[in-house]
Amino acid sequence: MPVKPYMLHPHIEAAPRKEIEKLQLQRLRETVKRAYENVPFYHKKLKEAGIKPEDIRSLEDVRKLPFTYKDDLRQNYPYGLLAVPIEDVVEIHASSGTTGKPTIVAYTSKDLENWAELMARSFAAGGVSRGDIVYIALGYHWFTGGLGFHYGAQKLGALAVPAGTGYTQRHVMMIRDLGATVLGAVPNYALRLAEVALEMGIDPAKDTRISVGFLGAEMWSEEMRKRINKLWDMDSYDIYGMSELYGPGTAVECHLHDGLHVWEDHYLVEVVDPKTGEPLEPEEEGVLVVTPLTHDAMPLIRYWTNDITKLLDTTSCDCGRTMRKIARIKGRADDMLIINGVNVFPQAIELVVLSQPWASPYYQIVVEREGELDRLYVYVEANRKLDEKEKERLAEQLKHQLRETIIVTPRVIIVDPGQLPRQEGGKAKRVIDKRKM
Ligand code: DLL
Repeated sequence: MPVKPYMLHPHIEAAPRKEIEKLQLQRLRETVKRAYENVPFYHKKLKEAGIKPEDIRSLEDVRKLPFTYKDDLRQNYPYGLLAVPIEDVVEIHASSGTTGKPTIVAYTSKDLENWAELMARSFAAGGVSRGDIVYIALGYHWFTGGLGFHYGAQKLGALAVPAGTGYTQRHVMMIRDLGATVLGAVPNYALRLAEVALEMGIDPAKDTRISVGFLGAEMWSEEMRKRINKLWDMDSYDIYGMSELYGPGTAVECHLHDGLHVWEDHYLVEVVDPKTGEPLEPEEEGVLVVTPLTHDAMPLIRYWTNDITKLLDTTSCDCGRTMRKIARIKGRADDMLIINGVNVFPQAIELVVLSQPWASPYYQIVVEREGELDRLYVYVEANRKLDEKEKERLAEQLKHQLRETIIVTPRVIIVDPGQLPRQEGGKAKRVIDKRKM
């Protein structure tokens, strides 16, 4: 299949770096000024840090500014961070967190236009255009996934199907019957939809027209992508975002699938050391910090996403875009498990587990405290029924492979097909840390 470097707005997406940076600086200065003048929280914070908006003279000066954390949003719940009167707000969303106060994010109509533009560009990077039927199997509620995808698809003139989650069998039927060509979902739901389709006697690869997927909202590895692509016979694009940054559409892969382009005319990104907050060099892994440059209702300064990634060491891509790329998100800093003093990211486990030909894409990680020691259990569902001896042999083999990668020795338990819990939409819950319960 010939691949084309689709761009919605080449004059922006492939603009010379100098132009992008000039625009970023102008917008950064405006953002800081608006926050300082209209949001008492930022006025106080900048004053305390001894910074005035005029002090921002170069892009590097962003480093003088204090970080904003999720907790700041909680403390200012619900409307404390607005830079506009509430009458100008036309939509809100909230975090899906289950404990404590939610975090509210707000949008003016200008924000919704920006968001639609970013999502439209993102879809276009995967070749989506008018004539496509975009099946949006993402929550349409407090979660930003559904509406973000919806606005972007419609902006392109494509048909947006507001499917939502749950009712999985019905989705399978509708995807087939409507002739949907693009799937929007969280990766674990793209898997589940395919599994249910096969149970219904519908082969998603052959019996549907889906050829492109836009998947995100949770950590997923390259091995997971391979599995999902094969099941659907589609090309999946990793899409990143968070409610505090409008929602999906902050960064997306191009057709080369080698890092995610950040829409830098709207976002200034840094990667910093999680402990010191000091900026890191390209290719060094740390926490992604984002300053939105066009947020109208709720400007944020140096937002600490807590997501672990790195800036790629290049500003040119064979697709022609000049917008900087970040690596796929490795996970959230608080997803990192510390097991007997060793740091383990679930993504590293997923990569090894899913490289096993006998393994289904369903696995679960459980951590327990046994006496003085932490114990890591990895449950993996086989993709066919195996006898006990075979299970033991394969579990032993996987245990050794995992130990080589993550340094910790897990206990591997192989279970029969269909034994591990499934989700009918929403973010996967694959890690159970009983030490925290
Ligand atoms: O998950 C927005 C979104 C919807 C993105 C649909 C992509 C597709 P939140 O619910 O606020 O917003 O969760 C944001 O999800 O900080 C990451 O930890 C994680 N995340 C989002 N995209 C990716 C991705 C939406 N592509 C949090 N890869 C973020 C890995 C992701 N993690």
